[in-house]
Amino acid sequence: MQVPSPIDWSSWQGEVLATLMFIIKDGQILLIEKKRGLGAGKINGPGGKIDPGETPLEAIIRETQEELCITPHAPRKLGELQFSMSDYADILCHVFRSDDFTGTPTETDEAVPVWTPLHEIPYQRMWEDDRHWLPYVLAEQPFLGRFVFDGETMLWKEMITDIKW
Ligand code: 8DG
Repeated sequence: MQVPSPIDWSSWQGEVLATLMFIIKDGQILLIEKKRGLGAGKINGPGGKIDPGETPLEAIIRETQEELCITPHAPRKLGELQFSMSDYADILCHVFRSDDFTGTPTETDEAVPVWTPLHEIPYQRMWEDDRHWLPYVLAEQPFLGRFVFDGETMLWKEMITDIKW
C-alpha cells in the first residue's frame, strides 16, 4: 500500500512552470536526447520552461521549434505533472501531444531527435516517473501525476486519471 504523501498537495504550487511535447506519428514517437539543463543526458520529449507572459501552448510550440526546428500541429494538452524535488524548485509541467509537424527534426545545441517505435520506448534512459504517465499520453487519456524526488530517485507517486482539462 502507498505510504501517505510527504507533501500537502492541496497547498502545493509550482514555482517553475514547464512544458513537454510528444509527437506521435506513423507508429513512432519523437523523443529527444537532452543535451543540457535539468535532465541532461536523459531521453525525454522536447520542452522547457514557460517564459513570462506566455501560455503553456505558446511555450511548447516555441520550445519544440527551438529544440528540434519543427512546428507541432494542433498540440492538445493531456496531462499535468507536479514535481516536488529535493534539489530543485517545485515544477508544474503541462504535457502535450501532437500528431504531425512542419519541418525536419534537426539536432540543435539543446537536443538530438530520436524517432522511437512505440513499443521500444527506452524507459531505462528516462526520468523514473515517465513509465507511470507516458502510457496515458500514448492512450490519449488525460492525467495528473504527482511525484516526490530525492535527487533523481522517485520516493512517492500518485496518478489521477478521472480528470478533464
Ligand atoms: P529552458 O531553460 O530552455 O526553458 O528549458 P530547459 O533547460 O529544457 O528547462 P529545464 O529547466 O531543464 O526544464 C526541465 C524540463 O524537463 C521540462 O521540459 C520539464 C522536464 N522534466 C522535469 N522533470 C521531468 C520528469 O520527471 N520527467 C520528464 N519526462 N520530464 C521532466 O523537470
